[in-house]
Amino acid sequence: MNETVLTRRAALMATSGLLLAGCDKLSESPTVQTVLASAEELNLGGQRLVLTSSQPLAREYPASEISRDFKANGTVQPDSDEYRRLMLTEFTDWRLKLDGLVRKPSEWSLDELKAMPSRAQITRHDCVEGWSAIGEWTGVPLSHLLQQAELLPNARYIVFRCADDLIGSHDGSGLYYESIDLIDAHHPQTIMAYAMNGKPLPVPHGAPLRLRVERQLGYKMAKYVMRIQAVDDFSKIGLGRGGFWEDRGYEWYAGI
Ligand SMILES: Nc1nc2c(c(=O)[nH]1)N[C@H]1C(S)=C(S)[C@@H](COP(=O)(O)O)O[C@H]1N2
Ligand SMILES: [Mo]
Repeated sequence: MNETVLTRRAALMATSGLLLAGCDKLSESPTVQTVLASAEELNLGGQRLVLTSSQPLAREYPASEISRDFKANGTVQPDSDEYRRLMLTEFTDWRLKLDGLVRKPSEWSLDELKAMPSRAQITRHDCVEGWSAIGEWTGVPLSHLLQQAELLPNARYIVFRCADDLIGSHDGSGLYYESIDLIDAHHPQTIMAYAMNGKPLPVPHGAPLRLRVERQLGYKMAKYVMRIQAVDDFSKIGLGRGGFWEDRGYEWYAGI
């Protein structure tokens, strides 16, 4: 756990008037609805989510530092007929769903996502297994999608549902998923990436779309994202801890 990051988050929450009483373990109770103002202000369906310019960016690197060999980890190709079908048709009939606590549940094709405002960033990916690699990611800022769908005031977390089942369960209980809070969801480097190193996102790295949330560890970066859900609580999703690996003991806030 990175203490600096948690201290900064605690400060953000305290200055925004959020009571931290009874919440001594921040990583387990990351409830954040409002962030202190300074730069940009969004009105998300009555909820004033004010974004701060003091949110630090993860370090970005020059193109010369891009790793020649970026390991693919975890699932390298989801093992389902549905995914194979999407792959064979080059994801032309794949749709990203965004639903849950939003005013306008939405669906977008890959081409529609590519036509939206985009951001490219060269960052270092750190896996808990002890390896790192630098890659360039291009995608649509998650904040843009959330703005389109209009978050409802009670939304607190953004959940990513993936196509791959890591334990080969037949009931979907092993499907990879992740969740982040609204601070990370609106961070400028939080993007839904459809390209890596200038090429369409390869299947081993999460085609057609993966999350990049650059201030956290590799396992937060959900690959093969099929659906994004805005929720007020994730205790009834999976085993209740906010992600596939979190359900198996990893920290929910995986700050680097
Ligand atoms: N859907 C899905 N997302 C995932 C994983 C996975 O197995 N399935 N592995 C995670 C882990 S532990 C890491 S380090 C990164 C690996 O991303 P890469 O394959 O692009 O290196 O993806 C993360 N996201
Ligand atoms: Mo990882």
